Amino acid sequence: MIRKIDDFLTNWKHESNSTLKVLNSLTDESLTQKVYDEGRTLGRLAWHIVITVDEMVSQTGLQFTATPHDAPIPTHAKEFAEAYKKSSDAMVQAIQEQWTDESLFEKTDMYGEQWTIATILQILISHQTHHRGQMTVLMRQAGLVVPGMYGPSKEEWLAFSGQAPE
Ligand code: NI
Repeated sequence: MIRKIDDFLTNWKHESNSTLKVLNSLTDESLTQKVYDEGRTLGRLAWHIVITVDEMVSQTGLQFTATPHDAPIPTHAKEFAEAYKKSSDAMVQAIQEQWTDESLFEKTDMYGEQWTIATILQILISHQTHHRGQMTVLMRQAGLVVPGMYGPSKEEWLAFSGQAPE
């Protein structure tokens, strides 16, 4: 539960670092990886995470410059992490400058419902975690090494212990 700006910023620091680790693991070739024919590609999923910062947080009235929600999907892997970092850094700076803890309880119209800003920030994190999890499946299928997020990944565990995790 987010009650103070610092609650969010501390959590976001960890979450955005995890997202950057995942985005930095992408390769140009892996961007077209799919699980099934009609499924979203790895590149499309990754870009969805990047542009959601603008798509969700701009609706709160926060003034910041993020990669726009309708920006086209890049073809080069390195552009994903760069765009995400710029958007995330701009959002964090704007929150520090424009909001107080009280701002978190202001309500905004979101998808036809009234959400507090605290709820929007919570959903921003959960939504990102959800799609990052989907990405890691596609990354393994694309033969990429998956970075650890809440603990070591299989590859990190193996490198550390010499054994596969149970
Ligand atoms: Ni989504």
